[in-house]
Amino acid sequence: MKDLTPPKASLDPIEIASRDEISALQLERMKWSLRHAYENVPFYKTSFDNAGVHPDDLKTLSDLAKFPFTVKADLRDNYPFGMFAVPREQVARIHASSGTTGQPTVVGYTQRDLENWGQVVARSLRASGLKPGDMLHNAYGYGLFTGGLGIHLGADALGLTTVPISGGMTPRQVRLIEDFKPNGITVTPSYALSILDEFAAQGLDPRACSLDVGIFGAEPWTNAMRLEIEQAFDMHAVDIYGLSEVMGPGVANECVETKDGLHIWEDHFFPEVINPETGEPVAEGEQGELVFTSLTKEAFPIIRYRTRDLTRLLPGTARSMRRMEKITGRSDDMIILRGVNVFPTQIEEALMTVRNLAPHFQIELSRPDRMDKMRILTEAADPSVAPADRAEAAKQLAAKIKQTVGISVAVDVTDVGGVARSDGKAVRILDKRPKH
Ligand code: DLL
Repeated sequence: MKDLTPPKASLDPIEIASRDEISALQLERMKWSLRHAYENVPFYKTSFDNAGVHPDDLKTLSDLAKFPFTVKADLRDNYPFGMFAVPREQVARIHASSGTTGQPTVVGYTQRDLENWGQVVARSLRASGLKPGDMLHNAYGYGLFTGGLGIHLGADALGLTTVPISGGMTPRQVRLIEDFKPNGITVTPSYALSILDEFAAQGLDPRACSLDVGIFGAEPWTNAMRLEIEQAFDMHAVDIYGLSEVMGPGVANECVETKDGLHIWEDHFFPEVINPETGEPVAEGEQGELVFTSLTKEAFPIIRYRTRDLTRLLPGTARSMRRMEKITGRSDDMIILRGVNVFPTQIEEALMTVRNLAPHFQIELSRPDRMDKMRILTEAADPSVAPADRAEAAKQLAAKIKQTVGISVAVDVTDVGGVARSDGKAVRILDKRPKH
């Protein structure tokens, strides 16, 4: 793999500024953001007033803990534009979450917000090893989802040649990678695996393709998956994180030279980690729920937003800004099986250790005889895997999960293509338990 470390001179000065400089900038911006939210969004005025706090109470960064949290239900209650802090005419762009689990969440951006978004995504793409003039195959979905258009803004700001292919039509994805020879690809890790399968289906060697780096996010993925993808494509694989409510992709990104967690672009997004049960900040470096406060957003300021994503904060390495560890999962995706907490990422990790299995999987939950049961659906790595080897692989996976997670599961190894694919975020959990 090529050394893609960006030259120091190409970084934004704030990326490598001293902690004192970063904190001073954060405090100044946080004061502005709290006041902007309080004065322009009735929801924040009420919520601050009810909690007995005022923007003037913020004297230091740690005073932020006095302010109330914002949760997804607050955004839904103010559907569609109630959380906007500027007149609708000044909103240049709207995005929305898919809304499969209820009312969609709507977010807005002013022209300046779009510029800032482009800057943080450009920073993310540069940290991933791309440089002006490189070509980017952008396979995140275009539309209301922030992935496609968010990456596109950053690619423009960095000066890349963008191929806005979006998700889907997998044979064409491979064809254009072969013909256009992009340096980088932006895509969900699960869809990257479908593209990988398509290389094999077309009899092409993915290691011989032009890609130097893949920038994967929008869903949890493990370091075991990183190794699998890096080997399969002979390219770097780095992690990009973000969420619509806070901006979209580009809230945090791994640096290609260290791949040791994601640097949070703290000059725009202030992170905290809290105990999800008590809401109290955890001790430094401890795991908990990630909470974000926007520092510069005009159209849609967001104060202490509970992401439900579980991680820990770590000091900076390749940059001065703090890192978040790779996300373990969302608290919504945590399965409690007979008293044991399980995340899909733990199943992914176990799966990666077993030979003859493809990296595709789904977790099916059912409740026969009032007992919760978990079944892992996965696939044979290729059609030549003999039935006896499939059965052996299933046994090994069940044993590995028993050993590492501590639960007994059934494993089904289907034919190649037997596990449902998605061209965006993978659906990992099929919950067939009766709703009561
Ligand atoms: O998924 C934004 C995005 C697009 C990020 C493309 C990266 C690349 P939402 O659809 O609002 O926005 O979903 C946000 O996805 O709260 C996490 O649970 C999850 N997520 C996003 N990035 C990662 C990641 C986009 N790198 C939700 N690792 C977040 C784990 C991630 N989970």
